[in-house]
Amino acid sequence: INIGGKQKVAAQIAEKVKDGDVLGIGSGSTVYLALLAIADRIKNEKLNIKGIPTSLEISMFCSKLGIPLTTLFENKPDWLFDGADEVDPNKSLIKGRGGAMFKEKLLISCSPVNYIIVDESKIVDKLGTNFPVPIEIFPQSLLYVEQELKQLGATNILLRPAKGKDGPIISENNNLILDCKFNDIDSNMEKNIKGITGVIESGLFIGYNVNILEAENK
Ligand code: DER
Repeated sequence: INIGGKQKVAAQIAEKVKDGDVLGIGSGSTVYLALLAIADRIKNEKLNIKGIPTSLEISMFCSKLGIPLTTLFENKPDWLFDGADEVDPNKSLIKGRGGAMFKEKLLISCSPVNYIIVDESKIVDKLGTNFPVPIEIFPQSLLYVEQELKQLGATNILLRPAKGKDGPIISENNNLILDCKFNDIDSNMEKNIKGITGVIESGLFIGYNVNILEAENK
């Protein structure tokens, strides 16, 4: 992992923070690095900011760092930063390795400015090159959704297994996650997947308002 490059892009995010900001905070290891840098600035400059987290682990990490939290009930994000698993030339994304794509997509949709922080390992010519598409589904819809995903061209569907317990991952929304391989992901794929009854959200982000910040590999 190119930590050096990730640290640089994390520092770039921390530099963007202004006193009074409400930040949408994505999930994943690159975001962790940005939060460490932001926590330093809060301490040194007595910045007054609030974060809206997209996962339990991010909430816990922010609390540990002394970054105050808020919710979408009380605040709208001024801007957001998040990672990604893949970025294609049209700035479409695959996200969801961390299983938080429902709240990540909600926050990105609510935020006027979104920075996606990646290193060069995430840049692909074609979505689906290195990562499956994560899809969060209502548990009892499993067999129906699998059948519909195959109609959409899914060639391999894996029910994401839990680690440290038997059975599948249970998301924070009490749902299951399918990791789906598609050979061809066209611009309608996100909508088509979302249109299947039982699908809560997918990790496909096609045509969202995102700015890609790529760490150089130095
Ligand atoms: O799960 C997610 O969507 C994360 O943002 C992930 O895609 C990036 O995680 P990383 O920064 O640990 O690679």
